[in-house]
Amino acid sequence: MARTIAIGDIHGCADALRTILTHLNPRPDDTIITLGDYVDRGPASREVVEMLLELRSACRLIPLIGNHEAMLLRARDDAEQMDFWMYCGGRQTLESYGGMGGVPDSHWEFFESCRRYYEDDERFYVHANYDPMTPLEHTPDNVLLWTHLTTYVPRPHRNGKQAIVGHTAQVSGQLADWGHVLCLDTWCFGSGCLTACEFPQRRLCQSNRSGQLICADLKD
Ligand SMILES: [Mn+2]
Repeated sequence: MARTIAIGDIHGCADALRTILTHLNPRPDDTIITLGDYVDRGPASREVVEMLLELRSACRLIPLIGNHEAMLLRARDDAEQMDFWMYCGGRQTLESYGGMGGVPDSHWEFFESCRRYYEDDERFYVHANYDPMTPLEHTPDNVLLWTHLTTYVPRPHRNGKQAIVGHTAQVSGQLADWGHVLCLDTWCFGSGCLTACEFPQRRLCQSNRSGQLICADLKD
C-alpha cells in the first residue's frame, strides 16, 4: 500500500531524521511531504539536506519551502539580509557548511526547487498558514511561510480540505489539532521531537533530536 506521510520542521536535527527514515523505510510508491525549515538552529543542516536529496530516489518526495529556506536564499542574494538570518539561527547552518561558499550547487537547487504548498484530494500542506478565502496559488509568502498559528488560526479553507502545517513550534512535543488544521511542528531542535504522520490513519513516528525513537505507531 502506498503511504502518504508528512514530516514536520527538522531544523538541522539529522539524528532525528535518520531515526525516522530508518524506521519508516520509505518505498518508491510512498509520498513524503516535508513541511519546510530543514535548516537553522539545529547542528547539522548540511547533513539533513544530504539525507533529503537521497530520499528523493527512495520515494516520491515533495519538499515544501519554509521561512528559514527563504531567509537562506535571500541572504545569498542580498548581503543586507544576512544579519536577520543570523539572528534567526542561520549561524548554525553556515557552520555546518563551512560558510556560504560551502553550500553545494545541488543544495541550492534543492532549496530553489521547494514548493510553496502541495494538495491532494483530502488535504493541503503548507509551511505556516493560509487565508481561508484565498486560493493557495494567490496567497502571499508572508502568510504561507511566516504567520504563526499563535497569531491567527484561520477558519477552514474554502477548498474544504484539512490543512497540514508546521512552523508554530509546539513546545509540549504534542501535535496541535484544530480539526481543520493540524500542526506537526513538535519542536525537534528544542526538547520536543521530530514528527512524521501518516494520512489518513494518523499513525505517528517521532524521534527526539538525539535520534531516540519515542513513538513508533507508524512503521515499515
Ligand atoms: Mn518556520
